[in-house]
Amino acid sequence: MNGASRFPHLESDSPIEAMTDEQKFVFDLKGWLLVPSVLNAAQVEEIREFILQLHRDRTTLPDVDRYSLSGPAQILLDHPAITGILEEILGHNGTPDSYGFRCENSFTAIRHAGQPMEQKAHGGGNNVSPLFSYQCKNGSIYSGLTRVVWELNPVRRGMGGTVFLSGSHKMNFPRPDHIDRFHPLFESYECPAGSVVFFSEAIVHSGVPWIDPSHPRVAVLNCYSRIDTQFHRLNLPREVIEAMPPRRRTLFRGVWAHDFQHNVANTFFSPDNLSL
Ligand SMILES: O=C(O)CCC(=O)C(=O)O
Repeated sequence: MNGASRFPHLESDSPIEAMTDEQKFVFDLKGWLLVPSVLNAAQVEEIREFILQLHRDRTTLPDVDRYSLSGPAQILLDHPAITGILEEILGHNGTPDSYGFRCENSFTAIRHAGQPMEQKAHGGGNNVSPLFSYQCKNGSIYSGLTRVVWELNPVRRGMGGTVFLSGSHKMNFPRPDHIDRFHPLFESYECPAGSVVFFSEAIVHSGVPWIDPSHPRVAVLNCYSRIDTQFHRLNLPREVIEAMPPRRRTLFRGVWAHDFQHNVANTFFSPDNLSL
């Protein structure tokens, strides 16, 4: 698939990994899932340096590489360790030439020890927008808006990874105000650099201050949705998408499922089929 990649040395040739029964159990139970040690050292190093350069001065990078879902970081978008899971929780629509889900937003978190990080826990519950709503029916997960966090430096427990109120993607009662991000009900993770965390945007979650003095947090947080729903406006120049390999471009196609006038399903990217 990667013949047209501009970063062939970073693309992963491993087969797509299907979501395991254990991963389904954990994601359904908690609303988030850690898959440790996905990237190799060379991938971590080049992508981390790119993200730091983006942060320092994006104008030093080629025009099509000034986004956290472009340049070498684009290999994260459809890494084979995540596409099987996203297909399971957002898709069931993939074809050999297109993914069964879309990417609609990306941001980075670069945090140093001691840097303030004010945020309140947010999200949570199935009474929010249906776009965020988590469901599991007849053995299938319908995750709604889903965030995929790539940690490009090691994360030590309690030192600044994203925190989650596990299970709150299915909560039914209002969360008391004092149950906020430092409450013992919140959980987090520890992981080596190159690990990935999936979470339903329906879960109560928050960023927290980074307190590990040995290195900053360097993370890329990409957001995915179904092919027929959109929450974020993408605001990505078409040239950035067109600089990607063909199947990767389908992550940025227009938001619809079927065109009955022309009798085609939404399985392709084209200049007049891209999301806004
Ligand atoms: O910054 C983080 O660790 C959490 C990100 C977050 O809050 C979000 O995706 O809404």
